[in-house]
Amino acid sequence: MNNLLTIALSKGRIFKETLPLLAQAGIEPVDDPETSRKLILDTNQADVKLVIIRATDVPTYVEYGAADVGVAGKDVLMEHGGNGLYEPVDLGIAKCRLMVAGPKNPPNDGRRLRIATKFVNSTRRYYADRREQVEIIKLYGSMELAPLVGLADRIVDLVDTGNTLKANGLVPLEHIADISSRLVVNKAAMKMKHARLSQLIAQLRAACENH
Ligand code: PRT
Ligand code: MG
Repeated sequence: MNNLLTIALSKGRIFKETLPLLAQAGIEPVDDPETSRKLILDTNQADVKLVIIRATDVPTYVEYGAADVGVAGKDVLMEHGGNGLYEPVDLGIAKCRLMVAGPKNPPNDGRRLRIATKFVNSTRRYYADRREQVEIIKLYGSMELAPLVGLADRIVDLVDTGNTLKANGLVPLEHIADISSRLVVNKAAMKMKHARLSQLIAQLRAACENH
């Protein structure tokens, strides 16, 4: 049986905020992904590897078993959907809110609102629950620009400090969901590597309680 444990992480804030939690579980990477070009990082434990991928790819790697576990934002998990993953620990890191935002004084001409977002599924669900008919425009980044150039009336995006909205003359209008990062686990791995994964889950739970 393969006893290797593969952990999927994205660079940037998730990596930075997961590192101290992994350290408390006794796992420390040998290379720094911000400076190394390696996509598979060794750790101080011979049987634990980290794979460094795009944040939105983490659920896919874990669902297909290319990684046994991963760390992903709830925003990413909500978009990914499906029930191919266990989500045993709310790590309480990389916190933010998924919000509707727009110009302070939007013209109200009764037209169907256009919403620009990369969170198409979450946005569709949010407005469907409210029985509001909107037109959703899929973007891959810089959502804040869309209302400024007349592409959309509003955006749905992640907000932390609110500085990005403010810098672009936008204000938060509606709160959709509180977001934090979650540990996700492949379902087959949870059975096949049960002892190792139960230990990791318990260690990470303990680590975020001390956080
Ligand atoms: O950057 P890349 O395209 O590679 O992928 P990504 O944007 O998905 O990755 P990354 O590392 O930027 O975000 C990873 C996860 O961090 C997200 O999935 C969220 O769960 C979480 N997170 C927490 C955030 C933020 N806070 C956040 N503030 N992700 C993005 N932002 C962005 C937001 O989109 C907006 O552009 O920061 C800006 C707003 O920040 P404030 O502080 O100005 O409000
Ligand atoms: Mg980003």
